[in-house]
Amino acid sequence: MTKKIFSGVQPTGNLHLGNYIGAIKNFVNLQNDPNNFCIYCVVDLHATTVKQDPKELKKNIRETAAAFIASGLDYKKSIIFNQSSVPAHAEGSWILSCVARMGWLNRMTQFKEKAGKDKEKASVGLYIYPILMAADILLYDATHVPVGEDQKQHLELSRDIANKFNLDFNAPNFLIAPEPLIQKKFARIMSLKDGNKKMSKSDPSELSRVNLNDSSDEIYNKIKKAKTDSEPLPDNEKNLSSRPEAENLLGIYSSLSDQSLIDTINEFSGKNFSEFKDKLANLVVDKISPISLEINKILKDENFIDKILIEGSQKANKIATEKIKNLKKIVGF
Ligand code: AQP
Repeated sequence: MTKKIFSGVQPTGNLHLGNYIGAIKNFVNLQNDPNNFCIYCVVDLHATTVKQDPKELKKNIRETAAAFIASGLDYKKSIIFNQSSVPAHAEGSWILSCVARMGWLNRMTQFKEKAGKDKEKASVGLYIYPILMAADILLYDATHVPVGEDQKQHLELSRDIANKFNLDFNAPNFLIAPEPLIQKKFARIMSLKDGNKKMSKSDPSELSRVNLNDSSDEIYNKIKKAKTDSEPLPDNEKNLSSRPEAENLLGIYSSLSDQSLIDTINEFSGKNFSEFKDKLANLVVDKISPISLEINKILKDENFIDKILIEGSQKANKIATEKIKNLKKIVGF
């Protein structure tokens, strides 16, 4: 059976190693399976849930698309487009916001984390963001959504919204409840400065993350300065959960070298962090530098990126417009 895959990435700044390991690497593997039909979206409407500089946003949309392509997404195999160019996303989001319940949204932990202490000042968009995400997915009848672990709760909300819509409007199976595709291992890459905090584009410290467009020197420097603890590298997995920084660095090494955590532990047990960091920095440079070079090459040709996004939007519009037409009919419009 063909799987319909949908996922998105916000154009909120440089993509980082967490986005790559937690999402994009997986997008590429899914695309390369002939049983899958994949749609990958630069979710620019989501980006505006926090204040954006319009010029920066435009630049970031192109950069995110360039990072997709440089990482191995192929616009001939997958639909690659930006969300704001398909009006059905915003329209669908309104209809679904009348289906979703306040109580459901109040449970979303990402809103609590992102809004912080001053919830009153957060945008309404940030609060209803998961409903827009549901519209993104449900408009394409996506069966599977590859995301990092941080998005699992939003995916569950999409399922709840789909099921409630079908029930409320007596439209069995009209909206398809999507399955999350979350990698079992290394689904959450942590900050290089704090093993308890997610690696994130919005972290004010550049040293907290490796960006996909960092130079080799920047990568070496960031890995060298990554926080560790005073213990030697472990010889088993047992106590790793109480050593978040060591666990994170060993996880990054394992993911990028496509080996299990225990194999990495065995490779480095008894060695000191500086030797391990050298190897890790080399590996990250090996994997990320070709992507970085390619991003910079692609970015020199804005017309090429714009053309890919326009073509992708045309294809996405065709699917989403048909779905929204039927959705509106069901609602009674
Ligand atoms: N640290 C991470 N580890 C694993 N996966 C991650 N993802 C993000 N950070 C990590 C996954 O990347 C995809 C795209 O995420 P996004 O950019 O749309 O939104 P985000 O999760 O909010 O990412 P950031 O970096 O934290 O952005 P800001 O700082 O702008 O909010 C998603 O599948 C996500 O799970």
